[in-house]
Amino acid sequence: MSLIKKCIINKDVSYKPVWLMRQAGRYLPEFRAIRKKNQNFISLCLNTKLVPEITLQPIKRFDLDAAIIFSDILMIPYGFGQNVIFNKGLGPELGIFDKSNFSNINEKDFKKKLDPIYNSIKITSKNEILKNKDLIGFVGAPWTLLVYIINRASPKKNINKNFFNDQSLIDKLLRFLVKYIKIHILNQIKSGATIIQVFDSWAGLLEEEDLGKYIYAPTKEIIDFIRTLNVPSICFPRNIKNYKKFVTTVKPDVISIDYNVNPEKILEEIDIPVQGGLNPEKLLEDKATLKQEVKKYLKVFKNHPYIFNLGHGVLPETNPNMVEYLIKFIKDN
Ligand code: 1CP
Repeated sequence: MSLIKKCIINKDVSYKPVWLMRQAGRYLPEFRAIRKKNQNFISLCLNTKLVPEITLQPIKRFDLDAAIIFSDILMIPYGFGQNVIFNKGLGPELGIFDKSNFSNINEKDFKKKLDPIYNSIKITSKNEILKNKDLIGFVGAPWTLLVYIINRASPKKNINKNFFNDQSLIDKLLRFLVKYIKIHILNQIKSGATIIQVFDSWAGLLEEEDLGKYIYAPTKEIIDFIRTLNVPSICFPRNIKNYKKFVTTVKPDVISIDYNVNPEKILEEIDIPVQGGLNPEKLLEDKATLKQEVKKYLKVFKNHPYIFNLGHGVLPETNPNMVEYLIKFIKDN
C-alpha cells in the first residue's frame, strides 16, 4: 500500500506523506522551457508525450509521495465543445455557453476529445518512478465548473451580474456537469489514477442557503460515485465557511484545507484525515520562517492522519530550492 493510502485508509499517523498542489508547472525551469515552445495550453494538456514528462518533473527532483496528472479543470468545458483559451496573465477565457450547446454534448465526443488525457495517465502510471506512489487524478467540482462556464472568465476579477438569470439553464448545466464529471473520473481511474481530488476553488462565493443545492448535493453524488470505485477521494472546498458541515454532509475520505483555516480548530471539529494548509507565500520567505510555519502544522496534526500540502498552489515565483528544503524537512521530521 502507498504511504498516502496508509494515511487515508489505515489512519496511520506515524508518517506524514507529502505532495503539493501545482507541483508540476509554472515555478520549474524545465516546465517553463516546454511551455515556451507550446503556447497553446489546451494542446499542451492533450500532448501525450509532454504530459507524462511534465507530470513526472517534480517527482524526479523531489521526494514526493504522489504525482498529479498535468491537466486542468477546464478540460471538461473543452470536452463540452466550449471554446477555452488561456491568455498569458489574463487567465482563462471561455466562449458563449447557452441552451443550444447542450445538443452538442454527448459521451462519445466528450471521450474522444479527452482521450489524450487518459492515454497520458496510462503512460505515466506505468513509469517505474511511481512504484509505491500515487498518481492523483482530479476534477473541478460542479459549482466551480459552473462558475467558469457561465461567467466565461475567472470570478477573481468580476462575476457576471446576470449569473443566475436563466435558472433553467443553470439547473440543466448542473445535471450535465455531475454526469460528465463522473465520466471523467471513471476514465481517469480506469487509466491508472489511484486517488481523485475534487477542486472547488470558488466554493467560498456562495451564501449558506445556496450551499445545499450547488455544493453539498452535487459534490456528495460525485464522492459517493468515487467510493463505489474503491478509490480514495480528497475534497478541496476553498474558503468554505463551515468545514464540519461540509465533511459530515459530503463525506469525502480527506478534507484539504486552505491557508485561512485555523488547523487547531479543524482538528477539534473533524475526525477524517486532513490535507494541506501551509500558505504558499511561506515558500517565498527565508528558510527559518518556512521551517517554523511547517513545524506548526506538523505539531497540530502529530496524532492525526495528515497529508502535508499547501493551502493553495505553488506560486510561479517560488524558488525550486525552497520546495526541496520543505520536502526534505518534512521527511526528516
Ligand atoms: O503556464 C501557464 O500559463 C499555465 C498555468 C496553469 C497550470 C500549470 C494553468 C492555467 N493550469 C495549470 C495546471 C493545473 N491546473 C493543474 C496541474 C497539476 C498540478 O497541480 O501540478 C491543476 C490541478 C489545475 C487545477 C485548476 N485549474 C484549478 C483548481 C485549483 C486552483 O488553482 O484553485 C483552477 C481554478 C484552474 C483554472 C485555471 N487554470 C489555469 C489558470 C490561469 C486558471 C484560472 C485560475 C483563476 O481563475 O484565477
